[in-house]
Amino acid sequence: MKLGIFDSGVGGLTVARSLQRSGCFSELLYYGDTARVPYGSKDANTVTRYALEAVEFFNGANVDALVVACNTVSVVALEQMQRYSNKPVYGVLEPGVLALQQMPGITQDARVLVIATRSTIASGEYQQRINALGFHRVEAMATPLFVPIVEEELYDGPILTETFKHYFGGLMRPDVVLLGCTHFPLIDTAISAYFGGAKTIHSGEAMLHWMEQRLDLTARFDNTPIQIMASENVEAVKRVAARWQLQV
Ligand code: DGN
Repeated sequence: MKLGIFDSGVGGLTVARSLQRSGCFSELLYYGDTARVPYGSKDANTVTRYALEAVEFFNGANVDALVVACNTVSVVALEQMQRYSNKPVYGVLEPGVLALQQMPGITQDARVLVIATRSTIASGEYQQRINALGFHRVEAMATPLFVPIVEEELYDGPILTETFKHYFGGLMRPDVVLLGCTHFPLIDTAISAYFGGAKTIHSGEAMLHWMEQRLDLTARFDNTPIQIMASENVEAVKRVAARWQLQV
């Protein structure tokens, strides 16, 4: 299966990395809208317009399905994308929620913290879906500062620690942190350690798990080449991909 992956910028490379490492896909085509990132602070109409332009791009591409790595797009524009796409389109929201539901040792009494961009949190989508499963201790918080921190590769150290204190200082320790933004898997170890070993949910792993339960992913590939495209400065995206240990 050849898979397209769409994101607002570089963050979706975390999802691409999980899918590439799985060996389940013959090829990946990544498109990041680097010219217009970030999407997380834009309104729904703008994000939907950009997302439909990406659909147009992937409609002309030789891929069998499209993964929307960006949480903001998955929340705001998934249905519209599915309507206009000529192939199946999968968003990261449902996989993330399923991963929570199926997480070993986690019951509906677990404290769940969802962190994401402002627009993802403001939509209330994650919170509603998680509540609908019977979880009743759900906290949601916009943590947009983590995006530039990850892009600056500050995966540990004083800036990250201060930002943790800024956002998480008054919180009860969660059992699970749902990383509702593409960038956050790069700091998942630090987040888990800050909360004394809380479990984390990573969109890339969740997407793979979700696809394994719905699609025939029995074929195995020794290598999964990834073609990287971007609306601006594709070389910079390729450098990030190499630093984040994708095989480029
Ligand atoms: N890719 C975005 C997300 O997962 O919500 C984060 C980056 C952004 O556009 N702000």
